[in-house]
Amino acid sequence: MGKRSFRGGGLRLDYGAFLEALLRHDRIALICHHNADPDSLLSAYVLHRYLEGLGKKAEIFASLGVSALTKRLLESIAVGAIKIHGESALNSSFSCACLIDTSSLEQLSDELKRELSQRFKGEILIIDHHEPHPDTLKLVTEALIDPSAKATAVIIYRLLKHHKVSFSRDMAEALLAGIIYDTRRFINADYEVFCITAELLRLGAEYGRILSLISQKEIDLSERIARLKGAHRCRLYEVKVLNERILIAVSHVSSYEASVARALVDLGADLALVAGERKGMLRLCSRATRRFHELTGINLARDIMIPLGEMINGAGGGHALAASANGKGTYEEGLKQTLILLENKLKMKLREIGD
Ligand SMILES: [Mn+2]
Repeated sequence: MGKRSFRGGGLRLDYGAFLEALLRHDRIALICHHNADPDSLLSAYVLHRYLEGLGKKAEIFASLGVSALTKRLLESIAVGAIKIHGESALNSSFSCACLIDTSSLEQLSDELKRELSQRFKGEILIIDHHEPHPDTLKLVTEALIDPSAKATAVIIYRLLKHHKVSFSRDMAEALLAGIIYDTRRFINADYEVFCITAELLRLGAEYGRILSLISQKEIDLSERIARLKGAHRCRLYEVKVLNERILIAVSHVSSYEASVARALVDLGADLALVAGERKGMLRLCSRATRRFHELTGINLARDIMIPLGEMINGAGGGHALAASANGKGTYEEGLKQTLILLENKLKMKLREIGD
């Protein structure tokens, strides 16, 4: 079958065309991002259940396995044992690979990335709610990408609902877990999230049980140390937009960049930029408050991390208020580039706040 490309075609949410493309295949690889979170993996689980119910063979791939929380949720929700391929390669028997909650191949293991971008002969599809990455759009033939959806689980719900699929209790709970996790327990929710949640509860999902599984997350010692070191090393900048002072916290750690960025926002930053450098790999994470986004109009994925990914020989992606990029270089260079991009976007110089 000929590869159609989305280049220049714009994005459309055509659930009928998507399902038609998916169901043309009998062996489908469902691909989650590395260290898969509940939204990615449990969305894949629901698709897996649906496809197996139709007699298709679907298998889930998660580079470097899944997060501890995801594992706990899966064990509590899944019916039967679910095999998850960690490092194993896609074999040629798959005629379709569907990326789930994964906007860029950089979020996969090197092997899987090489396979999908160079060797894989089948069709590549994507279901995602991150800002679309141009390189990914060149590879896929059919896409359901909606950056306004609060979770990939929301898009999976719409897709199956559109086709009048009946949801079993475990499917409802899996989608609920994805939604609770990605909305940060309904902090980042909208009307649709509450409607879908009500419907999932009607279908038998146990809200209290799923919520407590997600809330049990204990922060391990190494993550707490990273947060405290990140706060200690933090440099502070400010910029005035529409007469409002915006605080920007910049730091570096060797791991848990995202957690540190979130913690710096909790401490009071409007924007946090945190770099991490290990084994020649550079990772930059950013988190912003809604206030930052409203005052500056900056979308962290589109305006900062996607262009930054290219500048550091890697890729970036994410959402308006939470985005990251992976590439090469030192953390000093990475942060410098990020601040330059930010200043260009703001059309203003940042002022460092001294001690
Ligand atoms: Mn997600």
